[in-house]
Amino acid sequence: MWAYKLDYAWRTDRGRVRSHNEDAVTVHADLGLLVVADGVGGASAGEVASTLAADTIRECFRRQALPRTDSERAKQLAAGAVEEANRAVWELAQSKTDCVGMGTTVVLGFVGEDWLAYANVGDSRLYRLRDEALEQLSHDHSFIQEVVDQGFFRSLDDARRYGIGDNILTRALGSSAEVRVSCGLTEIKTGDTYLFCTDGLTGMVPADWLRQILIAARASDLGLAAEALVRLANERGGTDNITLALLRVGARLDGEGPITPPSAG
Ligand SMILES: [Mn+2]
Repeated sequence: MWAYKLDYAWRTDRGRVRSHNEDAVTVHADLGLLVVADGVGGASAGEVASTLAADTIRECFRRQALPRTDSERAKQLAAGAVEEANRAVWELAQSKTDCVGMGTTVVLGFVGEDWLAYANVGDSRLYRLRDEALEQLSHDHSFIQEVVDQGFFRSLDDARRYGIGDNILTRALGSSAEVRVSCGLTEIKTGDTYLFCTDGLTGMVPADWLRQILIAARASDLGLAAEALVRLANERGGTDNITLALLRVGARLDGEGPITPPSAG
């Protein structure tokens, strides 16, 4: 089914300041699915939104015959699952008074034979560590990213120096009946580590530190790496909920021979 040995780990933490954890994470090794979401809304509506999004996406993948070899179809499925999650959050926000105005970001990954399809809305991110380089694969839907994309600033750091904050989203699930989803595909390779996370991690821990921890973690247990990242975000302030999921690509399972075809269903 998968050409590589895959390891998964995930953590979610309230952080040191917030009274609730409005993030959600769902990881299903049997599906090859990882989802991280960061909800916003009054009372407990943020939690409702992020959990509903993660559950809707999981169910969407559960009820399909999953494409393990057709990466283009997988990418469409990933985008479709996010659109379905948007409708679910939007409809609940319309119909339940406690849920008015709720929304959530989401980033998801779906592993096929030797590739990863991913999709996101908002500023929850996907990074890939390959060799010594950490690269952000997802594209943030935030005001600060937009001013950089439009050429007003050379980098997010430049925009921050000018006083532009990180916290204004330009897209989220639940704010309208339709949403535009960013999605992509990458081949996976032995030694890669993929990090899906909310801004409670990336807002506290600089990317180069993430890179160094993920490099150091190659030789150790993936759960310990997940814990180290949460601990570091808390030590650096923990001002937001911290959520992450890790996927590590191990040895190729098929040697030089043909890949075992996936079983039916
Ligand atoms: Mn957050």
